[in-house]
Amino acid sequence: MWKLKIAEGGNPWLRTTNNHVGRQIWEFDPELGTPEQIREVEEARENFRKHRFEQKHSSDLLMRIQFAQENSGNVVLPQVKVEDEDEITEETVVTTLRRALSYNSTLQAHDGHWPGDYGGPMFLMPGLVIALSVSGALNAVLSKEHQKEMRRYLYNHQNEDGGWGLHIEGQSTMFGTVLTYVTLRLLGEGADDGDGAMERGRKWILEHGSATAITSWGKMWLSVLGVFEWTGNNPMPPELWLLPYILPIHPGRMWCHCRMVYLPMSYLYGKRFVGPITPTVLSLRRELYNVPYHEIDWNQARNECAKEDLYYPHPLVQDILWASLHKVVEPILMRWPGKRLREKALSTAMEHIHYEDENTRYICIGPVNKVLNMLCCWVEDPNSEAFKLHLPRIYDFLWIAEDGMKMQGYNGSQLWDTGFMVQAILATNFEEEYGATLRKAHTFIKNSQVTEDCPGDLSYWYRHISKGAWPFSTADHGWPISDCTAEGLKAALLLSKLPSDIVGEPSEVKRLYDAVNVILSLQNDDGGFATYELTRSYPWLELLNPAETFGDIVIDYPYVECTSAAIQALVSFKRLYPGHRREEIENCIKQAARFIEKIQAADGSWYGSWAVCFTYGTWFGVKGLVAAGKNYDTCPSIHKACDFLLSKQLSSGGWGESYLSCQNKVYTNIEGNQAHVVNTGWAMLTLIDAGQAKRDPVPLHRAAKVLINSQMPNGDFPQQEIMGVFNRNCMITYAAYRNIFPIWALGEYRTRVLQIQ
Ligand code: LAN
Repeated sequence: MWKLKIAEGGNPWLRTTNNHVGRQIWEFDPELGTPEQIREVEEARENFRKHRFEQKHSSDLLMRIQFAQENSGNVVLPQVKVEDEDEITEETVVTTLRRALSYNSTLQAHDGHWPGDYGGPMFLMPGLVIALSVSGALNAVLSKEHQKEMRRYLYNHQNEDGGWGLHIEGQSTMFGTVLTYVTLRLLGEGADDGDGAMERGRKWILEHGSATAITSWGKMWLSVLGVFEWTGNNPMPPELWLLPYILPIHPGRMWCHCRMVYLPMSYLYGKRFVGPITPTVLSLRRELYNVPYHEIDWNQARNECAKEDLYYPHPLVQDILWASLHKVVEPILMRWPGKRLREKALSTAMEHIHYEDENTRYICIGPVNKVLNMLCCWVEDPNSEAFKLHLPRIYDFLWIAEDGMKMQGYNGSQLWDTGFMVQAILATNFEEEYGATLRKAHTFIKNSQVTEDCPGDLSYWYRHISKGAWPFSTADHGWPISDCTAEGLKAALLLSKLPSDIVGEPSEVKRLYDAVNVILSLQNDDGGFATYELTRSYPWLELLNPAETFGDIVIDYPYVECTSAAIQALVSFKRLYPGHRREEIENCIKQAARFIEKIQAADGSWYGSWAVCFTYGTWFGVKGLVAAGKNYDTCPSIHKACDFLLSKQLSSGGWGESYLSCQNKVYTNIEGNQAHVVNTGWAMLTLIDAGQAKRDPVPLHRAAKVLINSQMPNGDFPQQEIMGVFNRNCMITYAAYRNIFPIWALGEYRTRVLQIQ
């Protein structure tokens, strides 16, 4: 049976700054598991498979089965429901919360965080499998059991039309379908395996324009594998890194994710690296196209893209730019003396790759550059230490649930979830009852703060400061993020106010000061906050975004979420430490609040970029303004936001927002006007914060009813539609949200709605 292991190293090639706190790894042990548990797992798998077209999101059941056994002493109070005409009593809410909180504590790991699935995107595993295949490490790294579970996952997420999407809930795309098909082939499936599934996948590909119509990132992966020609790719010259920083297009000014993904891509492109041509590769060259491989018009293929994949179509400037680079510049750089420059650029790229690897303990900023960097290290030297150091960190990205094994969008969402969870638990006022849970969470938060800047001259490496920041996942990952620092700081401050015999010793004050320093350093001139760094270039650079499936990736834009979180953290800090950098903090808050008001939409909403979508953005918008001292009566923004949310309340009393809201930037209900516990939680929290209780509590009562009645017999909340998002178009799982936000909202409902009546 599979077992989730927490905070363990156990491999001489692993490096860590904090004894692996937060690390979550699945291992297979054939000896493990009672017959009952094994049967339970099989049932969960079968159940998922049967309902896979209606319920595309798995419910993280393998982890739950393991934790249920480890916490078999946990007593569940009897379930409560509220009938339509009934009033909600305090007792009903209290029972719901107790049931939720005790179940939720069984999901906490011994290091204090809440592990969970961070899957969703379907384009990540192919990168891993291709990189491992071409470097010959596939079978050494991925055991038979790993590969079996990966195939299960890929088959489980095939759409009814035979294709695969960009993410688990998305319609079929060429990117998703070709890469998944290729991955299944590399994982040992034959072209006719899977009871017709492979054939249907191939049919989808050939009927929608064949693999020449895959997006640019897909073209790059296929070229590495040897089933697409590099001449069919638009240029990704590593020489960009040699340009002067003053130019707005310098990679050092890009959003760090964009910069870090194109860095290794440009290395592989610059080298025109192709893996070994195996029989499977030769066969794929026949399977993926409508014409013989050597007859494909690669020049035309450069700009082809299936309509199903096209979220951000190339503007004309790109076509002109890529064509001139492709036809004029590349031929020069590929030959002496231009080749000298290419070699210099490649070695600069490699230097930056090693720096990133070293300073993330080989985790890397994300799953795409993780596997690309790993491959670059192998291409540079197949026997290198760097490649060996990469291998054990692969498992940090793999997660298994009843739908199979997936590659996650990050090495987890540990700190982020724990920060929210602490705030949710504290909102219930049950801190004494759940003191042990809070104490562990507190330890985790203290252990996960980044204590050092990256080494060397930060500007040479295009890095911002990190000392004092909180990451999204673990300290070993280490990249600082504005809102993660803010949420970490908020949680640390709240816990520091509680008796230390319940929640443990507070953070050292100087570490809180360091966090404040990071936050202040990340404010842009317009008052807004971007994600990891300051906004370093201009929005028009988006014209050069070559990734057809993603929007807004070229620079780090300011966001309502990040800006609001910064305000909230600074306001809480100022209350406890009014003397420290007072003027700067006050100014920062004022300007940030102004920024939030400025970016509000005319209908009163805010567009959230990192979860679905207007309910999320509006929660942050209002929370930021309220923290900055504004209220419903004096601030028209808050007033409008409430009207907006109330206009979206469903007849059931809940809210349910579809991922289509993000893509189309128009509020869209979930199919069938279903309520979603997470959206309902956000809307309630927003309205409560904006003083809805004293104006008209009825919408809040109706919403609370939805949450109470959604709770499952064991105290858990159901996993409904996928809620996270990035780059406008790709969805990502936040497995802990289904518990965090109902608990938080019902907690505030109890103390700020029921108790004031
Ligand atoms: C994340 C995860 C965390 C998220 C929040 C902190 C929640 C947000 O408020 C700010 C942005 C951030 C840090 C974020 C940015 C984009 C990420 C890194 C991700 C959604 C996780 C995965 C995604 C990354 C870009 C996926 C890799 C794909 C590429 C297109 C490079």
